[in-house]
Amino acid sequence: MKMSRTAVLVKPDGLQRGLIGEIVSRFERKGLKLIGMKMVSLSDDQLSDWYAEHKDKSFFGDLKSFMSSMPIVAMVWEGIDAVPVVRKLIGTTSGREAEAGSIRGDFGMSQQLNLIHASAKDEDARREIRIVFDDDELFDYHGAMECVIYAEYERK
Ligand code: FUP
Repeated sequence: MKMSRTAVLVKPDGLQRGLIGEIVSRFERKGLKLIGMKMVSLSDDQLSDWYAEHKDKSFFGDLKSFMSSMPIVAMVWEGIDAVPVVRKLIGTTSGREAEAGSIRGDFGMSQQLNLIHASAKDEDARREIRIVFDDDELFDYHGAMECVIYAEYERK
């Protein structure tokens, strides 16, 4: 089975709420592998690319100014089916509706201040990773625990 990558942003509210460690810990204990991580301020151009699918929505301007109001923490996580696995861990968009046990469901009450972003599809992940990370900021290393996280046939 193929390893895939997903892009995660801990948004300004997640940073302010002190949730970086909690979020990283949830992904680590799930068995995902961290292959890139940095703190950045996203520019208006980067955010316009990132949220291109929402450019005609009423909340587009608001969303961009919220996302550029403070630094964010960007990460790339790897695993089999990393995109859908991480979407499940973060929960549905609004914190009020998100499933208990998910990150948004456990920590959030808002639709816009929903703490975290994760890629919705593999093609989004590839595009989003390119917006924030250079190739030499992503690390390809042996995950020592992979033999106890995946069965042998899954790792082939
Ligand atoms: P998600 O994929 O769950 O992050 O959510 P969407 O792609 O639907 O929306 C992207 C971001 O736009 C959300 F994280 C929050 C923001 N948003 C609003 O601010 N208002 C809305 O009405 C809907 C989404």
